[in-house]
Amino acid sequence: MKLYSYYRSSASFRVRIALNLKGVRYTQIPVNLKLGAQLSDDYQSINPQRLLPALETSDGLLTQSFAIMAWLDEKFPERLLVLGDAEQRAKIRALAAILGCDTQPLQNLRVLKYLSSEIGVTEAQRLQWSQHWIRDGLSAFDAQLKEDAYSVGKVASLADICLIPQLYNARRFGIDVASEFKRLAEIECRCLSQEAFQRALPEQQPDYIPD
Ligand SMILES: N[C@@H](CCC(=O)N[C@@H](CS)C(=O)NCC(=O)O)C(=O)O
Repeated sequence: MKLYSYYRSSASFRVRIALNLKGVRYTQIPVNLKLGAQLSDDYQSINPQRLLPALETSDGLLTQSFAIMAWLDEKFPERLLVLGDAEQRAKIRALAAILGCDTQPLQNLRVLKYLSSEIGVTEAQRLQWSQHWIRDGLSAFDAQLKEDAYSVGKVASLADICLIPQLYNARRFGIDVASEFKRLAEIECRCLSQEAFQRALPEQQPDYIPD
């Protein structure tokens, strides 16, 4: 499989974790978001929405990280990302949606660019915006956790796959995760003790560029 990805893209990061957890081999085609490569005609012919990730599979080209991860669960059910009984699966999906639907999109590059170029907000206001919505999402996620080893249950799930990239993003935007979200940082440690999560980290990617 071929994954169109960018080391720092949290939606790509989710799919990398999912592929690694399932033991699926893939190669990466880097699309440099900082240079605007997602806006090129070439990439637009792959994903008309001009967003990462996209996954080239035997079933064709797939887009949207949640659709890709649902497809992976259907194709490779030995290691499910949404697992347990119906109640647990609903819980996993709800936590994943807090971050994937209600938090990350608000700090997406195109949203931040629009705030600056079209609305005229300053750099400081942009940071305030990002920090506000990240804290809001992570607090809601945190408030719904039980005393489980992972976000839901004893095994890493779709909820953790969304959490780890969001914590990476939180730090990029200057949030002190260890002190503000202690419980989330503990779950992160547990996830990052697994190779599947480690290999998906931005700094492990072929296109990684140190800040
Ligand atoms: N809902 C989409 C979100 C995808 C997304 O936001 N991708 C970002 C990177 S994490 C992107 O490509 N941004 C490019 C831009 O904003 O121009 C998914 O889950 O795949």
